[in-house]
Amino acid sequence: MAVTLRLLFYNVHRALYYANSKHISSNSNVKETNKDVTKDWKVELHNTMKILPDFISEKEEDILVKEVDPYMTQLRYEFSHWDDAIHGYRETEWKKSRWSKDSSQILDKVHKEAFPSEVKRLVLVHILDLAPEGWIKPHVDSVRFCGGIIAGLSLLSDSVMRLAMVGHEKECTECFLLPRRSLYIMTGAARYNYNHEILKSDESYFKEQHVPKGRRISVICRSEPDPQT
Ligand SMILES: O=C(O)CCC(=O)C(=O)O
Repeated sequence: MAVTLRLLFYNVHRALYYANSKHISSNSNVKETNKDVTKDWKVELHNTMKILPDFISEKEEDILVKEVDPYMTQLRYEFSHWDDAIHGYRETEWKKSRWSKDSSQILDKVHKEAFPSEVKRLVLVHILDLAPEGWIKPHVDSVRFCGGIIAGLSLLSDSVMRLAMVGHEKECTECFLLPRRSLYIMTGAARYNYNHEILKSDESYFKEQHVPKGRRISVICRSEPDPQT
């Protein structure tokens, strides 16, 4: 029962998350016609979307997976998200106190790397388990629920994340390889001005190489929303 209620709450939360994402996409001032918006877009994108390969070791990956797997495998993968934004997923959010000492140390490493000390992090860490056949459609995380830093560890599988500038999706788009055990840190332009998506396995290409995506667990830390939003 507790689990059911919690999931209900979480789904409402996610619904809002994506609803507001759409709101950003259609109303954000990034959609302005100013030509300067696309000037040097690639440099700016690469400056604000950082990928750190092998950020954690195989042993650390194993610690995290062994910790979250018993909980995640109790949940069913969802295939019909209300907003069609995400397919084949199960997810939860854990407070720091819920993690073991070993996992907490790994999360501390992420925090230290991605969040300057003055930036407040959301207390809950998001765990997203994407089925081998799952994928995430383009969206911008809602500014109502997330601040300027999104840091995600990729576990169990490589994948490809595509970023496309809102309003300039065709001309300003770039694929990023997210290798297993890497950390991505999305800030600034990448976080606010670009949709991000995780490609489905058969469309998952990086530099013309197919990157088959298996089951992928991401552990995502976010900063608190800006109080002015
Ligand atoms: O799995 C990831 O790394 C990205 C997740 C995501 O896009 C989201 O939860 O909004």
